[in-house]
Amino acid sequence: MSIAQQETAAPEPGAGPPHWAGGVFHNPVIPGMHPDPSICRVGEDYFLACSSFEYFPGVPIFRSRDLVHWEQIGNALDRPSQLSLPPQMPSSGGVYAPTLRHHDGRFWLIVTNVAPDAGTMVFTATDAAGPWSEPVRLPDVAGIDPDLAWDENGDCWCTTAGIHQVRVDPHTGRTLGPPRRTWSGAPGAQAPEAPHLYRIGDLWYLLIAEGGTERGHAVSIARGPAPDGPFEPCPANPILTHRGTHRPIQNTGHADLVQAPDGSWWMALLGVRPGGGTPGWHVLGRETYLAPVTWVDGWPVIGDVSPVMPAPPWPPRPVPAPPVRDDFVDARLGPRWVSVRSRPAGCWSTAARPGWLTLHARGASLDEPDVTFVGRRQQHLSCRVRTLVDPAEGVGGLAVRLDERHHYDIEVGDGRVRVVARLGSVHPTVATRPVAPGPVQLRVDVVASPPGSWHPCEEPDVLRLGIQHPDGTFDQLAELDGRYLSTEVAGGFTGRVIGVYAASGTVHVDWFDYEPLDVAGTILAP
Ligand code: 6LW
Repeated sequence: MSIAQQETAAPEPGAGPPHWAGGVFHNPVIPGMHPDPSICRVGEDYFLACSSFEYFPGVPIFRSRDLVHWEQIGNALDRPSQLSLPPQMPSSGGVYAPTLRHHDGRFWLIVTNVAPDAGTMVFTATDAAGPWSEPVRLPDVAGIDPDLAWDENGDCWCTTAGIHQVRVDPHTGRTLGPPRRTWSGAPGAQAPEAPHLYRIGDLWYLLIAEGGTERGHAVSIARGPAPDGPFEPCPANPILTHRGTHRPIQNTGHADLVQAPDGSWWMALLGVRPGGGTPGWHVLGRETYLAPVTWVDGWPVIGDVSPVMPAPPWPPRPVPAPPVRDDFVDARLGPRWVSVRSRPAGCWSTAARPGWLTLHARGASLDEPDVTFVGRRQQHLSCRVRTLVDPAEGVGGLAVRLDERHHYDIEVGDGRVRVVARLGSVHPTVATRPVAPGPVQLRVDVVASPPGSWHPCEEPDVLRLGIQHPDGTFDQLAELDGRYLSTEVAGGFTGRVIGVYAASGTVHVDWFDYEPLDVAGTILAP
């Protein structure tokens, strides 16, 4: 039976009703592809970093004052000197699993770039919004999911997936001694990873994920007298998992702990929202969720991870709602805009035609790793995207992208508009029709299957692609099944990104609107 439909569906976060009202808040707290959350607190402010894979800029950074409302304040890796994602690096390579900490008056970010000639790197900043430093490379730290923790002597411990530990000098990147294997979760469990090491009271706690980032995902913990153990596993392990349940939030794991100023503890973790029939398809990637933590006998007990959660015991501190429209009037693109692998200066401009985003093709289409593409994460199960594209000097359009091999496009140029689908090795042109010269409004409506209408093969959502005429009528050219743009079909670690691209020549984009929809297809307030 469909796992998505067993509990009451919550209103979508950031869509319509306040995120936090009537004593409840809504999970996920950061919807869309924001996996592997790492969280820390400085005074009254919380900061959170996520993985970003093949997208540039990398490692989105968020700030919150209530743990529920998060504002993206930047991307830590926003310069080519910090982040190189070459074309030969496959999608779902790139930037994995950061750890974000505040120590000695600075923010510290350690991350792995799973790309040729890259590896584990440390960055620092005095302001989490940036600028972040150039990388300090740790060539002798192998493996993903690095964590940094400092002990009372000032020694810095780096713990990685596996689970392995080594002392490091984070200023130089040198390792101090050989790495050694430490407590690695349940014997035989798949993929012990995502370690985070904490000093809590007199003990050291080692939190890990195990079971793989798919439906078997889980969180376990052990404790010991010193940063390198010996570790005693929690008798209640795994302390969190939704494996084998009908819960609407699945794949729960890869977590990090934080303590609030009032002494309460909280967990940030990743989860997914599979939709449709069986086996369930999640289309937004892995998202960031929040759960309360209590302590019993010196072990953390994780509260329910549900779409609707009891609000924390402090007043909400909302953040400004992101605007529906980007008019491209600013010289810089806002932090939510990402490109595939790189965004070379010569490929885009908001100055060439003021008030427009101008994209120059690099001779590559969306099937190639180095396409000229500027997009944003799809963050709501149902949404509408509209954009005004002038293809006068080229061919380009609006695309919903999972990776090079899985995307749906509405492309305009040469006097025609086409809907093109890329489904693995199948690449049909689904619809085509002539259009008059000049700007064309391209539109895609993503409509999630309503909860409760269950069929084993039901799709998670449909995508309606077409053009919107100046009188407001929608000319739908195609309706496509959304499962083919899901992680369960495409594989990998990412989710959908929706954006504009240039396939050849130069394409101008006047504006780009992103609006959450409710299940009936009605636009919700942002
Ligand atoms: C990450 C690993 C994981 O490195 O997925 O869910 C990998 N956990 O810890 C990629 O995000």
